[in-house]
Amino acid sequence: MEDPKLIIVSNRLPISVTKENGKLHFSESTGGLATAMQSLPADTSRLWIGWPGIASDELTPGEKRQVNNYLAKRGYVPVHLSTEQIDLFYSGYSNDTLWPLFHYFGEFTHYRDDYWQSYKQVNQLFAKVIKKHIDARDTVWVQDYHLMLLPSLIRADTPEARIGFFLHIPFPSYEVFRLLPERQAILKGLLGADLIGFHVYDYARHFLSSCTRLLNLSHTHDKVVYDDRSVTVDSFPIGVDYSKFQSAALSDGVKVEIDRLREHYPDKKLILSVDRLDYTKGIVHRLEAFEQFLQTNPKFHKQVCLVMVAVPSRIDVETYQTLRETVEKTVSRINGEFGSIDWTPISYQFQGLPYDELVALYAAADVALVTPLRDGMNLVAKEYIASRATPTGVLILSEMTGAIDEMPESIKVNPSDRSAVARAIKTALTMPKAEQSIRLASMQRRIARYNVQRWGNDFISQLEDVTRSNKPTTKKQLTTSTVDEIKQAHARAKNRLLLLDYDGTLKEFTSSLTPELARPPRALLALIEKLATAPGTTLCIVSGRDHQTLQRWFGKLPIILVAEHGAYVKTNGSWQKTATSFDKKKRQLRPILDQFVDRTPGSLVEEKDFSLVWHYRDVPTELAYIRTLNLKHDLRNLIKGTTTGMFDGNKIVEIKPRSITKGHAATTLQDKYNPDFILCIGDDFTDEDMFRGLPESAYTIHVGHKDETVARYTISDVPSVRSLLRKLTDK
Ligand code: GDG
Repeated sequence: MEDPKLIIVSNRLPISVTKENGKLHFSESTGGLATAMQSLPADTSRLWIGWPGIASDELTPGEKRQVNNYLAKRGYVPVHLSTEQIDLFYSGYSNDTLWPLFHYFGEFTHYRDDYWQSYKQVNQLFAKVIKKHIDARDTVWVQDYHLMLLPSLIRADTPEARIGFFLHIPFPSYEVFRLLPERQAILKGLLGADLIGFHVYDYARHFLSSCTRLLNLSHTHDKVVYDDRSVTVDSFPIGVDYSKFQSAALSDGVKVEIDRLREHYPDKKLILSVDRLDYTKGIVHRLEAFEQFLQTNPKFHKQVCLVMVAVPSRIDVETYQTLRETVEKTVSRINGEFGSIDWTPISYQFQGLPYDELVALYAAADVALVTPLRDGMNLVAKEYIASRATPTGVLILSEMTGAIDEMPESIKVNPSDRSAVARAIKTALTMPKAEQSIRLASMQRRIARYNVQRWGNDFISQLEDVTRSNKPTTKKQLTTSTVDEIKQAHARAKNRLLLLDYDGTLKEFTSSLTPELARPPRALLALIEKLATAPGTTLCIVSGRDHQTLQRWFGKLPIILVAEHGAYVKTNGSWQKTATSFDKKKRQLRPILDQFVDRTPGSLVEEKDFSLVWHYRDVPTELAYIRTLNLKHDLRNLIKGTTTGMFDGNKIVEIKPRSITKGHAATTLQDKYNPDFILCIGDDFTDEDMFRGLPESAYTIHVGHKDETVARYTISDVPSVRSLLRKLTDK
């Protein structure tokens, strides 16, 4: 058997294939991710799957083979994309829908069905390629917003795989995310992972809140349960290869470059601005802030120069073409307005620089002006700090970047506030050297420690931890052999008692505002009847619902009905009240519950003869949490020392006499019928009372995978319960 391996999946491979004059060229990039991968423990073999950067329709079959072979030798597996897919999946859904929306640029976000279709298709294509290479014991780490459907697609093919996902851009607040037409599919796609990583906890929080609001999932601060699996969500702020930047800054090649820069800009303070040309980076706002600085600080004229590097990016997307024109016009306007024969305030270049020249700029610049309007992390800020070989240099950093949390010693600015940025430029240029050195040293210590190597290692080791601790949720899971055992015991028995809860057991939960939607479908009624009419069978539905509803739904069937957790029982065709009146207490408590309903849209009060129930299934989680706490606090004082109890259930709080429980109802039935086979199934805390009251020989089954249940077994969901019951009716 092969050793387990680590499979990295990203839209782009760290290698680019280009074709010039009919000849293929291969260039390897050593971006952050590639560095992080190199530093992972060497004992696991790796495979990297992604697009090699050239459209498949530009390659002849022979060239495609050549590309595949070249990549295979280096541990890379290509996913070949056509020109159309690059257009619709990459430039389209990824960069014309997700990128702007996730960065809060609603006005640049385009929703198109052909984009989405292509996004799905390409994610499926990636899944197909992965399937060819994956083994059940492998770890897969999927990168970024281009591949958000992939975790679930991999999970469907290889359920045992260990799957991690990292998002390199912000995850927006629910208010913004919910604008996306395909929002649910995207969340479900991500939830196929065991661990989902974000740069900062705010993004994780937004993701969790979207899961709650859009998929109705409950979560703790770092976990959400989906499809019976626990998915961990956490923050891992990506770092840079600190020592590489430090040593480059001291290298001879870079020193030559620094001297060249000094010669070119004699006696000038250099302010540096480096980004991909992207509207999220706030380049126009930055230029306007610099303009304002020049307007308000004439004594700095001819003393400073803003060196602006804008790296071409996504040039096929229209928004980027327009942005380029705006930036270039703004640069010309400012240079025209303030410049002179011997001074150009802004030195602008629309072109990427070789690594050494970039580090030389970082090392030579007196100030780095990093002011994105929104940025997942921002590595330029960290690289500037890592490249300072002298104890000087000031960083001005936007508070809209993920990096700000780790760099509080920078001059923090709101990038939209041009006056504040202009003032920050002046503060930076006049900051005493001693202060610069203190601020810089403190940031350097932090950036050096949590570098890109640590980031990669942390993510992978946490992925291992969470998958290890995820396993026990299936400890009691009903196996095929137990199902056979139950079937045989059921067939042998002469006197059977079946105790079945209804909501969440025989029928899925529906919105509490429209309880009629929970009415039993015809097929379910037929199944219950078939089970109940088998000779020697007593079937009982034990529910918390009121007796009128149970009568309406099941009144015609030859079964026993227990309503309101045992307050009412129907045997031999007539209903009996088993408890004394609860009316007085209800009259006292109902107005309090009504007040809470008025202030909490989505909630409702259900009044039964022997209980009051506050339902909050349709209330946003955060609000439900606060309201439930307050409600319980108010009620507690009123029921203290009485026979009334208050119980938490599945998105409900129930107030009822303590003596009425499903457990009591179940034991009464057991005493009465003295069965030789008991099957009891339920999903709720009230069903735990039944499980507890029954003898050890009873087959007690909890719906959902919860280890703390006192039931002997667990079963995944409602359809599985129905399938188990159907098996009992098979001859
Ligand atoms: C995304 C997220 C997140 C830039 N100009 C040149 C050049 N660069 C390199 C920098 C830096 C990288 O490009 C830019 O990284 P950023 O983090 O600043 O921004 P994005 O490209 O938008 O990256 C971002 C990142 O993913 C990682 O998770 O931080 O928030 O948007 O490494 O050095 N490199 C060279 N010449 C240049 O002219 N050689």
